Amino acid sequence: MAMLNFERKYRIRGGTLLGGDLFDFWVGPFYVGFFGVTTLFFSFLGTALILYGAAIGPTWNVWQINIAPPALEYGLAFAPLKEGGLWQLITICAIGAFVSWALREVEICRKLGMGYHVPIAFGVAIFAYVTLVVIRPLLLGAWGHGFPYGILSHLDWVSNVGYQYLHFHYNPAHMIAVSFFFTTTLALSLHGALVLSATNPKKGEPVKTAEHENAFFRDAIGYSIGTLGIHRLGLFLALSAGFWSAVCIVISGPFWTRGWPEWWNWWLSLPIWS
Ligand code: UQ2
Repeated sequence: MAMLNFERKYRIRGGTLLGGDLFDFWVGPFYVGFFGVTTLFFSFLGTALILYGAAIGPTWNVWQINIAPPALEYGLAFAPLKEGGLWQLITICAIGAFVSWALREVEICRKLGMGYHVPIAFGVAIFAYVTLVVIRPLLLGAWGHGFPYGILSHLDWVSNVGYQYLHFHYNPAHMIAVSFFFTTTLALSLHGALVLSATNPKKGEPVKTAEHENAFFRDAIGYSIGTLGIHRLGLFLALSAGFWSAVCIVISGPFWTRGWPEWWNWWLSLPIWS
């Protein structure tokens, strides 16, 4: 694997959280580190368990393969491998791999003297997943409330849990999450289009700069958030989408058990109407 000329400059020792110098090396372009080793360990073990689960299941149709959590009767106990225990081990491997990957990102940030924005952003995605398969099942008292691992089966789970609350779009935290997802696509489409319009001109035309980018939005809407600002906004919008997604599912069950449309009765119960 060829090394780009700038890579050598940044291949510096140190910044490790664990393992000292022992795993402080690269394989080809990839930094390894202690957490690179644990990422590989959990990924391979988790994948092997998924393949084993598929092998003892009724189908190899990729759409239909399903590895389900234990029945609700098992509560928060360990279940036998073939009755949800596999799902439990796979969940441990998934969290182990995701957290290892985040910590490997932290070590790389420390090496390069950069901010921790990337691992923090990934951490919010991990938090959303952990909310689904750990925090909410714990609050409800059974691992069986986690979602099943399978392409169609996890879609069925989302649909069923949604209908359990009659109409999930009336969940106020879900409304906020959806609004953040949409606003994220708006911001990224504006940003991607603006940068390409300035820096990818037709043949013979000069490349434009941030001044043109600012001028475009000041002409159009009287305001430009700036080249750094748009990235701050984008990170905020995207992390908020993930955060409110976690909130909207964790309050469903542990903190509100009826239909979500009914939640809005607080509006009709306001004393100002009487
Ligand atoms: C901008 C700017 C960029 C951008 C974009 C804007 C020069 C390259 C897209 C415009 C963004 C604004 C006005 C914020 C829109 C608000 C929401 C909530 C979508 O000004 O600086 O840098 O990419």
